[in-house]
This record gives sequence, C-alpha cells and structure tokens, in this order.
Amino acid sequence: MSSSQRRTIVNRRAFLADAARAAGGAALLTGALAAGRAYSAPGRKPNVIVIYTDDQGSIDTNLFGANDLVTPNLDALARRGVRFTQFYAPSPVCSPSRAGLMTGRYPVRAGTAGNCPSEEGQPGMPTTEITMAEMLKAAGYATGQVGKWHLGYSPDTMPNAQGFDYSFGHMGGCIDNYSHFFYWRGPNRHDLHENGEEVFRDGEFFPDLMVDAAGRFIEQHRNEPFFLYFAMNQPHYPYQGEADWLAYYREKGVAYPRDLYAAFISTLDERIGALLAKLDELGLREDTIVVFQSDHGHSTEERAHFGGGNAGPYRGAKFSMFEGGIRIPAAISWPGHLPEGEVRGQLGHGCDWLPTIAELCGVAPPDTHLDGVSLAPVVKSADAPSPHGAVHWQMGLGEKAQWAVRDGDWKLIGNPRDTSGKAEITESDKLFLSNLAEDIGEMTNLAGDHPEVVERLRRLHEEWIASM
Ligand SMILES: [Ca+2]
Repeated sequence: MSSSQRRTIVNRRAFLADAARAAGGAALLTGALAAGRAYSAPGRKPNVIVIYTDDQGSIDTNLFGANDLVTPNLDALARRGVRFTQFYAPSPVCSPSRAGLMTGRYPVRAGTAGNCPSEEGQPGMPTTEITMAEMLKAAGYATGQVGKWHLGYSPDTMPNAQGFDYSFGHMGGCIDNYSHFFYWRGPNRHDLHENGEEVFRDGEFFPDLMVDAAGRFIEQHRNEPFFLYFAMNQPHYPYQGEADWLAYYREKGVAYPRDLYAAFISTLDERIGALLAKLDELGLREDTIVVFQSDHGHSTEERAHFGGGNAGPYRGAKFSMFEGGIRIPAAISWPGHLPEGEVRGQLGHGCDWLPTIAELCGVAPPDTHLDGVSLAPVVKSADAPSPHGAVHWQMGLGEKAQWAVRDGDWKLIGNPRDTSGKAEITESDKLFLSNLAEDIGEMTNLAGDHPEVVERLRRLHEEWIASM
C-alpha cells in the first residue's frame, strides 16, 4: 500500500467518524452555511435526487437541441432550474464517469480509469473512496441507489457497502430490460439485486421497476432528508422503447436507428415524469434538489445499431474525447431556491456535483482531495466566473491511453478516437489540437500551426497525470 493510499484511508476514517458524531445532533456545517441559510425550512436539509442517464447524446432532449425528440419531462425539469451549455462528463465511458460523479474526483484519481467488470464477485471502485452517499449519510441523510451501478460487483464494492442504505438494480454495465440478464457476454447471467441479494422480476420492464422502487424509497423517507441516486440504464442498449413510441417516431418518418433510440428516450422521459410526479404528489418538489446529467455521449457500438444518438455539431461519441463523447446535457433544479429557466455557459464538470450538493445542503465535503468545485455561485448568478482552470480527462492507463486537456478555448487530445466516424485519424493526429471558439466540430488539427500551445497543454497533462 502506498503512503498516499494509506493517507486516504486515514482521512476517510477520520471523516466518517467526525461526520457520524456530528450527524447525531447539529449537522456538519462549513463555509456553506450561507447556502444553507437560504433554504426556507430551517432544521431540515433539502432532499437530493441525481438522475444519471446512460449514453444519452450531447443534444438528446428537445430543449438541448434535438428537435425531433419528445422529452417534455426532461425539458420541464431543466426549465424549472438552470441548464448548462458547456457541461462535461468525467469520462466518455460508463464506470469512470460514475466514479467521478460519486467521489468528486477525477476517475483516474478515484482508481477507476476504465470500466469496472460486469462479472459477479469482481471488485470495482476502491473502497477507500468516499462517495456522495457516504458524505450525505454521515450528515443524517437516508440514501438510496436505484438503477445501474457498474462500480463493482463484489460485496465490498456494491452500493450497500459504498454508503447506500438501500439499493435496487443491476451491478454490471447493462441488462435486457425484461429478463434482467446481462446484455453482452453470457449466456445466463442474471443481474438484478436488491440490497445485495439477487431478486427475480422476470418479464417486468426494468424502468418501471426503477420508478416503483424509487417511489417507495421517497415515500418511506418523506419526513427526513433523503438522497436518491436514480441511475437510469437508458438509452443504453438494448434499445427497448415502448411500442407506441416506436410507432410514433416511425409515423413521423424518423429513420433507423434513430427511431429505436428516440423511442427509448421518450420511454425514459416518461419515467422521469413519473418520478417527479411522485415528488409533487408528496409535496416535496420545493424541498428537493434534482440534478440531471448523461454519463457521456451516445453509443455507436454494434449493440446500439451503430448509433441513433445525436451529438449535434460535435465530433465523436462514447469512447471519444472529442466533444461528442464528453459534452453532455446537464441541469439542476430546486424550485423556489435556485433560478428557473436560466442557462449557463460557464464550464461545468461531472465531478462538480458532489461539492455543489455539499454547499447547497450545508454538508461538509469529504476531507480528501476533490477535483470538482462547487457550481453553486454559477448556478445562482449568470455573472459568476467559471470556477475552472484547465480540466482533464484520461481513459485507461499507460502510453496508449486516450487523454485530453482543455484550457480556455484550447483543447489538446492525445491518442484521439473518433467513434462518430466523421473523419479519419492519421498518424500525425496523435496530438490533436483544437480551438473550440473557432472550430467546435474539432475537424482541423492545429497542432502543426501552434507547437507552443501543444507543448504547454502537453505539459499540463503530464503534470496532472503525475499528480494522480
Ligand atoms: Ca454509459
């Protein structure tokens, strides 16, 4: 064990012990006290729901630009809050993106540079990491995970061991929504769990099971602050949208495979509507912070019919560090407490949600190195400066790993992949430099024209990866 790992464990234990003491009486408050004071019901902290969708493309709600989609619930959610036009996923692939969300740390720092195994018994994100659930549980929250996990499939890395009081869903990367079998390697790998125990709901549509489980969790904890991580496994393949939505899009002339994908998006949108209706029914909407984000760009894999999602003007898709792989729809809503119907162009990042939620809830963030920063000032004021300097990505480890750094309008990608197939990547594109202000599609490699910028960003990356 390295000294830094040992330090993390020591910090984590100290944090959990302090927080457990504080949770018994007054909640842990820090400099975030001012945000807590703005909340109109003293004594009760706001609930938190994080809706994390899976492989939803950069512009894939109607409001975010895809005018061919019917997404009234996601759009209404964003309209009742603040939505971002430059929001980034921590990674262009599932597990690292979720590790960034859960820890507020770059996925590489959180020990999750690549996807976690989908095989039962295999560990995932290191248990030394402090999750958003552990942070909120320590402050007295009831914590629930519903949907996809994909951060470990061993008893000590499954949700109940990572801060969640309640867990319902699948542990691996994807399932068939009716049989709940792993939709990749197999055969016969059933993956549906409740609090770590395998459960069988054969033939029942998983998104509906999610809404039911989430509804019960919310109802059960309506009188105390709760945190619900609602990790939808849609529109990740297999595309299993409802038949009436499929008919609707085909009637509109939407072509394959967009028709399959669009039907699945509208199917997921209705479940988000059902979830939010539950909050309204219980009178909890103004007591609840709702965050929405896609885990990364859309998939162009064979199992996803080679596409269906829409990255709009951006190049790339899932697995790519061009904008189409990492730039995603995101919004935060807390009616009565945060601005509504506003748009922010400041840069935001999936690692920012943990510190943002900590500040808005008046909860102490974990005593460890965070890479995310609170977006609360930006959410509250359009004039607040972006809290970010350079931001970084790396997927996997080693020399061949794809990485990227963005500093202002300049963005450098090392070992780029273009999963959207918009243009060929040649040997001379191993370092791909773009200026996003002039070329949002990242079609022209400026590395040869600006070697000094390449050198500066490359050094930023090397210093960053060395600090992991
Ligand atoms: Ca995903």
